[in-house]
Amino acid sequence: MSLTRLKMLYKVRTMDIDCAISDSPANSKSRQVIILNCLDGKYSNDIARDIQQGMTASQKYIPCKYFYDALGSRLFKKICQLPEYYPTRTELSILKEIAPELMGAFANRDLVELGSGANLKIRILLDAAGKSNRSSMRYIPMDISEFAIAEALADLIERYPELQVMGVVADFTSQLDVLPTKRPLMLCFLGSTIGNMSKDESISFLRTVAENIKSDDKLLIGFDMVKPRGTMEAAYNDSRGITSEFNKNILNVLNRELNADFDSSQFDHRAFFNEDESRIEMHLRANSDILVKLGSIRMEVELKKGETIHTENSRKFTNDIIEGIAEESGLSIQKWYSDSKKWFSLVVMCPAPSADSEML
Ligand code: AVJ
Repeated sequence: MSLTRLKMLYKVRTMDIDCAISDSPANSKSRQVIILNCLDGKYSNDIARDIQQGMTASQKYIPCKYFYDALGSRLFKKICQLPEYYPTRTELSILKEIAPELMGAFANRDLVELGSGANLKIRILLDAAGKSNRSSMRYIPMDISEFAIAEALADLIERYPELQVMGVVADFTSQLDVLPTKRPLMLCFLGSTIGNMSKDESISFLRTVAENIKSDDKLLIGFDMVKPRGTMEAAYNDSRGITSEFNKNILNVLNRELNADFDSSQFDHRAFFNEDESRIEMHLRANSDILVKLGSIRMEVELKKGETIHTENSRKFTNDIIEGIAEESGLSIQKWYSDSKKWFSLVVMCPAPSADSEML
């Protein structure tokens, strides 16, 4: 379904943030869905700069956030259902167990999801909340893709007519300050998306989370754990080749967004566990010498046969790494949940009490 059609069917309106703030009292009475657009065209400037940087680095790279156009998002949903891709299934099973505890007393709170994925996970939480909590709470997905938000919300308001929702189109790595602050929040950062960030990036991101949430707010965050190499590598080298298609699709995104002329058949999918860095790396490896033109940024890129473009890191965590990250970010760990094989962890964090307040 197209975005326009979705919007017509479900009365989704997109507006910029100033307009929405002055409008909001009236909106809460109607069933109209509001999506705040906070991106401001800054995002499209970023792609030019990001690719310029990535293609001139000695190890070429493309930031993995550019995977998720409409096709990329659809391919990722397919990946989540692959037999080899254990993270989604494992996280879901933990979430089912703990949802009643997390959501039992969620009246008058806001449930924020950073990166709107398939609704499967959020539906587990909303089901566990029950109708009476749902009718006073609000669900707020935050994502750079307006389409992903519209699609997710259209489905949810149909399933839960009593639920209030508000979409926020924004880059959650830099725009957490646009979140509402009036009611207690639980931020969900699921799927081990944090694994895409470097150690420093994740700490500075979690620091801004700690700074932007109040003492009674919570962060629910998913971590994919270190496990036998074969299991991890199979998850990124599935037998149906969906992950390969997903990886190569990032080139189509550049072709479209930057008027480039990548031919994805000249690249091979590579994914392996880098033990020193404790991460799965995905690359696109040139299978011949290649010259690519990126029209919009007036750039030519040369790749030698065998050279790679690094497209993703997916870090795998240990308890010690997670504890270290929390401590360095000013967050304290409230609860820790895992599956029986310890393949995945869901951790509840809250702002660590500052030195001042401890002395009171
Ligand atoms: C969405 C970042 C969690 O790293 O496992 C899946 C993305 N890449 N297969 C991951 C992904 C290749 C996924 N995350």
